[in-house]
Amino acid sequence: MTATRMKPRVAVIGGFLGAGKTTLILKAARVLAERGVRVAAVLNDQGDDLVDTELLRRHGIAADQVGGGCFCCRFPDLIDALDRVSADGPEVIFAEAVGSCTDLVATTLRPLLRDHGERFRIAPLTVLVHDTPNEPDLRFLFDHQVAEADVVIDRGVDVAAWIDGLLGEGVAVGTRSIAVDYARYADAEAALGWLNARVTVRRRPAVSPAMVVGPLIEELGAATSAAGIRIVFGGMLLTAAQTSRAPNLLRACGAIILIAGLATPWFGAERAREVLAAAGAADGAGMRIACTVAVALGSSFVWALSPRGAPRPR
Ligand SMILES: Nc1nc2c(ncn2[C@@H]2O[C@H](COP(=O)(O)OP(=O)(O)O)[C@@H](O)[C@H]2O)c(=O)[nH]1
Ligand SMILES: [Mg+2]
Repeated sequence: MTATRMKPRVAVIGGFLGAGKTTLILKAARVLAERGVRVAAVLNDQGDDLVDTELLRRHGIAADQVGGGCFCCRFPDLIDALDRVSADGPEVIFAEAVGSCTDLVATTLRPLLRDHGERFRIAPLTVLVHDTPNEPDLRFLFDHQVAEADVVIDRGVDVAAWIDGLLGEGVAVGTRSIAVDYARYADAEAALGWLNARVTVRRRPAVSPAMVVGPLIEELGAATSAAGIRIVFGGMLLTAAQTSRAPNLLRACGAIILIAGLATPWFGAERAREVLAAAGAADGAGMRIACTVAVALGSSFVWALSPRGAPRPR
């Protein structure tokens, strides 16, 4: 005997970007899970990278997506996505339309009812509203979305009651068609287009990732080890100062070296190399002075740290 699979109910949800559609689907999925009802979702965006799809998947919901355009202009992609999520045997599939989309009744609900009724049961079109926009383009979209909705809700809706309405047979589906001025609609959609942006950084001439990352890591390593050596050496001088022949000299040098070590991550080993290179240029005079200072300082440290002579017997 083969189990007869129920036709999944497809519930399209419209409403502005940020109205709370994805959050509502998550809440509804929790309510339906408590009733033992399997839920899937199809998300929609003008771009190709849908964070919402990933979010729903992380909550254990079978989710797929239609990218690169709204349901209305990518209807075949919507059908493909509905077919893919149907493989898991959901009883309810939420289809979240992109926030700038309207005319969903004519372009999505009616074709679903007319051509795909043997596979899907179509629920009333819900539009979720939150803030009412004032800007003319946004207001145009908002008003059209609300005008064609079978059910209009806000964030404060009783989710369980809303679901009962969707799954019952009491609400007519896709009857509120609207006349849309498509030139005006295109302008309004374009006004929301700035929200989809992806940034690619190109380097000319082209370099491999290793050529970019490698020197950064080397520089980091050099800075870290240079800092470590300075901090340790500075600390040793400060510790030894007390019992040395020249406590004040060692304290001063130790403090300077310690501070230089702590500052190394900001001023870096590269800066030290530049200073040495500059000193080494100019016919080597700078390098000779630097070496003389280093030898003088080194000799002072050796003298200051060497044991004092044994006390003379009285
Ligand atoms: N406080 C509160 N925040 C909500 C509610 N619904 C959505 N949000 C928040 O509004 C933002 C947009 O929600 P989202 O579901 O992604 O909106 P969508 O673009 O319509 O899918 C998110 O930061 C949500 O956390 C709600 O009922 N109450
Ligand atoms: Mg969303």
